[in-house]
Amino acid sequence: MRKSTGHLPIHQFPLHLCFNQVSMIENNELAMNMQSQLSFEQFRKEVLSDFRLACISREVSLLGRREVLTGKAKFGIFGDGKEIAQIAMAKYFKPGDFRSGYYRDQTFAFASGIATVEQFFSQLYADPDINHDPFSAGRQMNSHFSTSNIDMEGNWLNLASMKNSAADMAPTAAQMPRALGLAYASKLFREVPELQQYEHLSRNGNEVCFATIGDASTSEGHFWETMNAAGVLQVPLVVFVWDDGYGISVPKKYQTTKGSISTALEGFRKTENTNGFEIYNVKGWDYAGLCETFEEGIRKARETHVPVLFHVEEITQPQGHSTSGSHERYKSRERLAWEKDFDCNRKMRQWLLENALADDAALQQIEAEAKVIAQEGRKNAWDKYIAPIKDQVQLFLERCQAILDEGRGDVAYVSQLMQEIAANREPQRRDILKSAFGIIFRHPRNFSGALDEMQLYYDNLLLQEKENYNTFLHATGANSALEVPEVPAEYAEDAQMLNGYEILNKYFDQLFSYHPLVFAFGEDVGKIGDVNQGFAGLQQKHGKERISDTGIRELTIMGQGIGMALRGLRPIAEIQYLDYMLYGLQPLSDDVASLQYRTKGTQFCPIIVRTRGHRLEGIWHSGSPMGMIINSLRGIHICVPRNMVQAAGMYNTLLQAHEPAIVIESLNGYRLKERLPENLKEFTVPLGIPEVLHEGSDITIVSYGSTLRIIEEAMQILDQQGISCELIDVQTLLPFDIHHSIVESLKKTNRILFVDEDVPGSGTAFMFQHVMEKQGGYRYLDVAPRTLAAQPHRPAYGTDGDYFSKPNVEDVVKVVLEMIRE
Ligand SMILES: Cc1ncc(C[n+]2csc(CCOP(=O)(O)OP(=O)(O)O)c2C)c(N)n1
Ligand SMILES: [Mg+2]
Repeated sequence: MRKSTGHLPIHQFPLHLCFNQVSMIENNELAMNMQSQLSFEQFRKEVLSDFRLACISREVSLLGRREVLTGKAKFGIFGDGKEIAQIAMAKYFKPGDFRSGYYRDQTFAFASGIATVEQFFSQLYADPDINHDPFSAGRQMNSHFSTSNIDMEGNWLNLASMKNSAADMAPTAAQMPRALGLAYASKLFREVPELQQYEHLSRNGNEVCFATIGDASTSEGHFWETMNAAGVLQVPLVVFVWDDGYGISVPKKYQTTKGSISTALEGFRKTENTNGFEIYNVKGWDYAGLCETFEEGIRKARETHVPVLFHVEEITQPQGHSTSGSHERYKSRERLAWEKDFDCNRKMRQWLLENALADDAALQQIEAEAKVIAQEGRKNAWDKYIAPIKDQVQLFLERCQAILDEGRGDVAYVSQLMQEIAANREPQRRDILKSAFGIIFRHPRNFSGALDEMQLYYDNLLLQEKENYNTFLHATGANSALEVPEVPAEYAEDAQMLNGYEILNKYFDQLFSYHPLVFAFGEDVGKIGDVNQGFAGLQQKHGKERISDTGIRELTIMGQGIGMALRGLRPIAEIQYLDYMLYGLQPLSDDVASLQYRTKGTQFCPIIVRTRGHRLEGIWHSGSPMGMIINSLRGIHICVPRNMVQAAGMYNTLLQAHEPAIVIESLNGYRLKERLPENLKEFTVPLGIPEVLHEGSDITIVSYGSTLRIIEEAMQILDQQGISCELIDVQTLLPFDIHHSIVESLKKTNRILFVDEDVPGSGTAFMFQHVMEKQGGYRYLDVAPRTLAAQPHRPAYGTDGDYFSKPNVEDVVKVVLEMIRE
């Protein structure tokens, strides 16, 4: 059969491509020959089709750069030089698989059907129509792909039959932590019998996560932490390092020990009796070698869940890094010449000719067709992008004409703006809005009918564009946590009084009994059931996959959770102490918090991060960095339950929606007694709804978490002085008091104090701004509103350290007295 391939040195074939198609007909040589001829023809067709796609993608890169340089797009970053490797890689990307990549992957996106040429250009033009740029509705730079995972009714799509891509990000190596979770989910789907029923999410954990990363980005800690965790966990993660020798201008020798990521990783290589991962080296221009190597490595990852790293070397950047600058500034003449010779498309062309798979004329024809296809895609995308803007221009000009016809306004000014807009061949929405505003602003209010029309037009347009540019920070409708109905906690008359941690323990036990998609993991979460015993005994009961220990690696614990959540699981990913949130903050901020926004509500990541914080002991176990969290995590719900019953109710709420959240339990609340609700697994605590804990008439005190207990103590002292405080627990900082209930309290008391244990000007200032500005609270003040926070330094160790660092009972009493006496 091999002989029948004729002209080709057989070792150069990606043989599986021929043989995949062939069904063996034993003892029938003629039939076998025919069959193999046929398969050779199929093979040749596939190879030429690959070359064609490589040419199209290259044309897209060349055209894309031109579009930026001529001003039609703002910035461009392209995948030229990586075409062949990505076409080879896409051959083994199956339905159910996930990509977690970066901005060089356009050819892979084309080859796998994740993107079309036209969609690529729509994103380049920043077209805000989600039907044109389905990845980001113009919100992301070009080459940032994504696919949807949940529909608007809150149903998971059939991910197992789709080719999936997590939504790309620009920060280098940011795709790595979640890649771990995307792969880890396969392990769970294969190993946890209760998950077999979710056929729309996985087929026996056969799905592989394809991560791509540039050579220079492997210098990031994200890469190393992910690779180590993958080696430990043994998950089907395949990592492709596109090694083009540079990170913008900085060459490998300044990036990587020994100048080679595969050499540096040698100690991670799996051997017969160890964990670790497989490492392959392959050249980025060697089509046949790439196909064979990828086929073998990816099959291994899929079948055995052993991770794989492909170090794809000798890759080039024909146009340099991006449209910002040229590579002639930092590459030597020799390097530039080498890049020309080793250009992967050129190499593939040579290989096709050498092996007589096509003649020069045939290849020229393919190249010419590729140009046309890229041009057509570009043109269609531009026409679709510009059409609605042109319509707006037309409407605007009509409004202007009406002003001219009326003859009352500043006719010269209006005519001038009309001319400018009409002459603009590439108008932006901004240009129309600015001109309309200019005209409105130039005339007194209610000046004339035509100007009123212009005002109306302006207001409507602004509203319409807000939908394009300012929506989907959070999920809406069935996916939103704010839509979850409130179910109050119910208590028996003789309700048990339990320690906070025991309440949580009972809660998690019930949760894990009825909800097979929930998984909890983190440092010390498995065997000992977390440092405060919320999961004590539960791993033994529910299984070591359901509740598991991880390494000390907050960044990739977050990534593990993110990837799992993208695949339909409901991870509770634990950060052991709130102070260590900083280690896991980057993926939460760049990836999770921006996900709804950057995909315009099409990709969901309902991760729940569980942590514990506020006051306990010392500099790294007492932090309450709420300002840091709420300011970096807009897009994530931030729950600050005062006790463990409230925490359980919040978990229930969150698990009914598809939004990400952080639940910060009170470190000093685990041993406080609480009543056990009867409907532990049903009751919900609504988000964004403060609770009045004590009614009062002289002052409103607003706080959350463990400071509420400090305030309650202070209130007893104040009560003795006849001062009546209304105490409000905000319950969640994001969202914050969605119905503006706090201002209602202020209307009654006319004094307000915001208390927390964050640094001054942080969490308290956030609450202050909401109530004063958004709720108009300033109108109801008799005295200056105040904030009481911790000291600006980190909290010192010991009881006195706590006393002098965090707001204490006496501090609260003093501030309230000052306010009452003012
Ligand atoms: C965290 C972070 N730091 C810096 C940058 C700016 N930056 C963008 S791409 C890049 C170089 C990446 O090089 P490499 O990983 O080799 O990928 P290549 O572009 O060469 O494919 C840098 C420094 C960034 N996007 N993110
Ligand atoms: Mg590079």
